[in-house]
Amino acid sequence: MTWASSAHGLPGVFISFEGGEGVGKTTQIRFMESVLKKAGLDVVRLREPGGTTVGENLRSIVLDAKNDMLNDRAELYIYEAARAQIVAEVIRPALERGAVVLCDRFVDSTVAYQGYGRGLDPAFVRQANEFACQGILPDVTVLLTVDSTAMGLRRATRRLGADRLELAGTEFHQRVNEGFKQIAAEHPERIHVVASTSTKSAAARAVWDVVGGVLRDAFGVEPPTEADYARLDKLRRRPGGGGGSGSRGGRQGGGNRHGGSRDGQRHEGGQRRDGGQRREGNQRRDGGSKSEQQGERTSRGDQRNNAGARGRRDSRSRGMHGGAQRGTNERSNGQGAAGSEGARS
Ligand code: T5A
Repeated sequence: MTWASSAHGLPGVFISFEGGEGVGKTTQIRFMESVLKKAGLDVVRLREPGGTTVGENLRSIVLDAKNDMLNDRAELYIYEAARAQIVAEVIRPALERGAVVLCDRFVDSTVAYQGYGRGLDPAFVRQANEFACQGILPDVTVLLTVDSTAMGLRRATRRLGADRLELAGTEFHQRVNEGFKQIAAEHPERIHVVASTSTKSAAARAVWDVVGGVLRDAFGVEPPTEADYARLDKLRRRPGGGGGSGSRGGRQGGGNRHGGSRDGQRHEGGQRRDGGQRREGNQRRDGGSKSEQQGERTSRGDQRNNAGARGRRDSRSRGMHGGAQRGTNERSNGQGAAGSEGARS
């Protein structure tokens, strides 16, 4: 298996968003999620590291600024451990039932950060990725870029201060961004570079240019409307990120976006191992911040709409995969979408 041939052979669509710090991945993923949910699709929005109880616990360790002694090799294994868990527990089941998986970072981040950034052997990092991914790779990857590393770091840290990775220094992040460019050049069939420098809606239009084709072919989804784009530009972050009051000490500046927050536990608190009812008991009541909402699985409960979308999809070929047909996309018991309602914020 090579990273270039990433078809996972499952009925769902897997889209990852990549890039350096503060490039706007979360903004774009949330927008896309809302558009796809409006179209009646089963959407699973995730972040890496995170998205499972184990993954969120690992995230709190790896991003905690207090853990500045963490060895680079240990860091690699933490990211891969979180990935192995989210692939087995969430991504594969979601793709099997025909969902759209939107993931904030995936394997390319590990090559860029641990390979290019930390200087670990990229070939080994890729092998570790393969081991963790168990054959699951994104169908499409959107690589968001900003004009400069400094701009991204400013955007990333202005609300909540810096986490352990963001504190790694400008040169580290320049190597990471250079790494992303090289990775994109190696995989032009999968990775598409989108500038995220002007307005959010301008970036969103460019993102749709990249992913719209596969989503239309798969599900018959229409592009976002002008009103959708206009709403995106009006969105404002809550002051302080809205991530709750408890400082976990993970981030300089006292925020709790990454470090050991209860949020991570809460995302997946009711999961079962069978994947079917995993979202029960996982309900958020405070409608909070980006970090709280990432890692949650969302889907639209309207089974009729979903069935319609699936029906459209089943009859279409997958242009981005060399014309390969996907199988039918029926859920065996409908549990996934019903259960996922509990996770909505
Ligand atoms: N990591 C991760 C590794 O080292 N190895 C790995 O294998 C993996 C998976 C994860 C950290 O872990 C590292 C990489 C990271 O350092 P994280 O919180 O997920 O930590 O970090 P980021 O992914 O960088 O999240 P950020 O919040 O920092 O950035 P986003 O999500 O890219 O940006 P977003 O959408 O939150 O936007 C940031 C700000 O910019 C504004 C937004 O409103 C927001 O204020 N913005 C724009 N402003 C103007 N124009 C636009 N087009 C804008 N888009 C967004």
